[in-house]
Amino acid sequence: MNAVSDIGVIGLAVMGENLILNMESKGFHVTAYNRSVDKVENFVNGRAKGKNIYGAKSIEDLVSSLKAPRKVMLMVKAGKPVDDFIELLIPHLDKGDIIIDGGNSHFPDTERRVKYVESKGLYFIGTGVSGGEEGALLGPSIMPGGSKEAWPAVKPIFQGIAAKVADGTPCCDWVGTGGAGHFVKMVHNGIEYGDMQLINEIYHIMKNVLGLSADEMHEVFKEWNEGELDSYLIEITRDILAYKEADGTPIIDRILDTAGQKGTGKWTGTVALELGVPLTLITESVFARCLSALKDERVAASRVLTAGPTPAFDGDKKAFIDHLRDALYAAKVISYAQGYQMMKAAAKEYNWELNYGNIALMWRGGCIIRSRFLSNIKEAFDKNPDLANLLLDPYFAEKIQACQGGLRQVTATAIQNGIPVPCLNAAISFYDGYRTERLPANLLQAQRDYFGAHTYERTDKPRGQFFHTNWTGRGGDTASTTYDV
Ligand code: NBP
Repeated sequence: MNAVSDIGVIGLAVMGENLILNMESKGFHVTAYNRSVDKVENFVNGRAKGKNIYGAKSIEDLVSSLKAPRKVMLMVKAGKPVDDFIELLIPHLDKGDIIIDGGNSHFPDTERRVKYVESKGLYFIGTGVSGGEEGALLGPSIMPGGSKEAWPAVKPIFQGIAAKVADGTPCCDWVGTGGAGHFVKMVHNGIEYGDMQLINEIYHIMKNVLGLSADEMHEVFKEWNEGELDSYLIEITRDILAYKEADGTPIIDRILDTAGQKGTGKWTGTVALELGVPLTLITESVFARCLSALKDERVAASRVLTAGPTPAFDGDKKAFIDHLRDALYAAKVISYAQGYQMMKAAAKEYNWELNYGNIALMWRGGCIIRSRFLSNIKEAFDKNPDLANLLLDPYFAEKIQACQGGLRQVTATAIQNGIPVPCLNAAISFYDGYRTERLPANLLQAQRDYFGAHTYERTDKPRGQFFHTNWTGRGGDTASTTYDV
């Protein structure tokens, strides 16, 4: 086989097939391969027929069809399949060749793989790819990280196939070394969980407190999508609410209320706890899915725990819908502020030089969280790359101050009406916690010192000096080791 292809892609499921077709449509020659080789045959004789796509019959065949430096992209199930393919590829590749993992791998795996593949004289790129089936075909958001030396060879292909914003800038740029690309993709997915749960809470209030019909809610989301909330997730919510079954009734009312998940939201919450970052909103959104999955238990509990308010509303619906809009906007800003706070903490921990403005740009198009307001986030970090928190940027500080009243009003109304709003609640609690000069952690420190001699710092002494009180008169003066978690 002559070396004719610019890149090889392994994995002919929904993402792999569509990425290959996207690459080919941008002028690249692609070799396709899959563990079950019959899928290669089906693909080259089906969707790939007549295109510059070569179907490889084996790993050797795949490798020999590639131009140097060879680039092989894995679009397979995350986990062991990625390690297995790396082992299969290594003996056939030469110094300077590049293995790319475009699946949803967990970033510590990517950190490990970068080191391992580099130790073999090769390069490894771990990249987030977002946008689902349609994004893969028409232009996804791509977040690559790993061996920086490999980026110039991969850049034309990735930036060629990525989504573009209005001025033509691709939603793809180098993220950083090691597992930085997959880390940023993980945070993207966590933010996606949070955005979705917030929309769900707003929908729940509209339906159960305001008593709006699916058609009425469709109209509200349609209007919101023309303003500051303009985003892919608001757009699909608008369309879902309008979708009718054959009998003319809204399909949404017949969909079972138990949510699935594939684990990237859980990773985001777990990593936040490990890094000590208050990523409350995204973590609550993961728990909300877990609670929804307890369907049978909830049905049983609904017959026992009958005490609680019956939702009712006798105020100005139109004014309250404006509060809902403000609440959604404010909570979304807070969620992104938390997500960026987590990326900053990770950059410090893992020595990554993350460009926060560019990350917002990468998410501006092609991916599930694409939205108008990501442009404002890009502007905020472009103006001040060292911004401690998005909420402190002058634009967002003004916005959040204008919208926090709505968030407060909506959260309080939901609680009074017995509607669960874990993410709206997390948002307003974080906002209030973050802007509070003196939190009640003084009492917490006293409690810790009381039972465990964990010591405390004093308001009237310099930071870094620790004190212990013999609270009961029975303890000694010995203090426990001071440490931070
Ligand atoms: P899947 O995640 O369903 O993976 C299917 C591919 O993995 C097939 O090529 C399959 O080969 C291969 N595979 C499996 Br399954 N087990 C294997 C094993 N033990 N050894 C070798 N190969 C194995 O496909 P996808 O939905 O296209 O996703 C591909 C990657 O992209 C995943 O990591 C996914 O998380 C990520 N992703 C998906 C989306 C999405 O919207 N679907 C979006 C963004 C990222 P076979 O044909 O021989 O079984």
